[in-house]
Amino acid sequence: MCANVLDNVSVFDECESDPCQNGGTCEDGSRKYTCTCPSGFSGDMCETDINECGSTPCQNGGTCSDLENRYRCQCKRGFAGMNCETDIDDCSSTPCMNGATCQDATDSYTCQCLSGYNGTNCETDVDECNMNTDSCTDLQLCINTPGSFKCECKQGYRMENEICKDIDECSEQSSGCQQNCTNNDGSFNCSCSGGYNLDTDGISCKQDPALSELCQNASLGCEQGCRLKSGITGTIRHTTDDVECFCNVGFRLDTNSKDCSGNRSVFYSKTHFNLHIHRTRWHVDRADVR
Ligand SMILES: [Ca+2]
Ligand SMILES: [Ca+2]
Ligand SMILES: [Ca+2]
Ligand SMILES: [Ca+2]
Repeated sequence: MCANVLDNVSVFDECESDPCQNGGTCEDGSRKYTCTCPSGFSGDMCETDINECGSTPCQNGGTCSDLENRYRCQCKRGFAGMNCETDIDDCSSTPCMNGATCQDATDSYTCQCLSGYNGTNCETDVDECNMNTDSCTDLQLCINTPGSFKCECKQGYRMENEICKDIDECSEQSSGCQQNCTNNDGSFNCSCSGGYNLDTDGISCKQDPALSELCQNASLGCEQGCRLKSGITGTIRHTTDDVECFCNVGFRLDTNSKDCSGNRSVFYSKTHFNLHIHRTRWHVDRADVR
């Protein structure tokens, strides 16, 4: 009897009721069973899903989801990687412009602009002229440039030793004045000899008709022009003794008191080249007619 009972016990299969959960493998023993659990499960009957998030593997604020034998991290914006361990390089698309330095931050970046630029991406040129942050003097015009500005001398001035100085248009013979030139700061004035009036162009001189007649009667044979002698004004009731020959700007009256000589090469090299030639010819023609 006893032997039979013992036999019955020893042959009873404890695994028959399939006690191991979650795919655990059951091993029958004497009055017991042993579960061998698959990875990710524990407990006598493999009933416990091991929490792989228990070790808080997700970094930088990532959210951990426990799964079978593994976990998944949901990363915060700006981070990547299995454990959200990587701060994404937000500078990798080189968003900063015009030579700016990019500094990576969390899900963002900052640009350190070179002087002369601003804006989030340093995309905007600073208009120093408009903002009055330029260093141009009163004699200079401010010209805005990308990233900077430049100062150029105003009309009538020229840079000399980094200072804008008045151009002496008279001594440089660039004024275009037909007869007399007076330099002033930033410009010049043309004037005419006696018997001539300044024309509407402000540089050429028109002979008064009365003087024209007087000069013809005087028959001086002037190469370039005939005028009232200095100190004599007006054009009426003068005698032929009141007129003399004179030469245009750039020429000098010869000792014969009628011909003109001058350094034509210098004269013609000036900016009002065409104007001068034109006026000179005009006068020469007039002289020839006389
Ligand atoms: Ca798990
Ligand atoms: Ca970043
Ligand atoms: Ca600028
Ligand atoms: Ca001047």
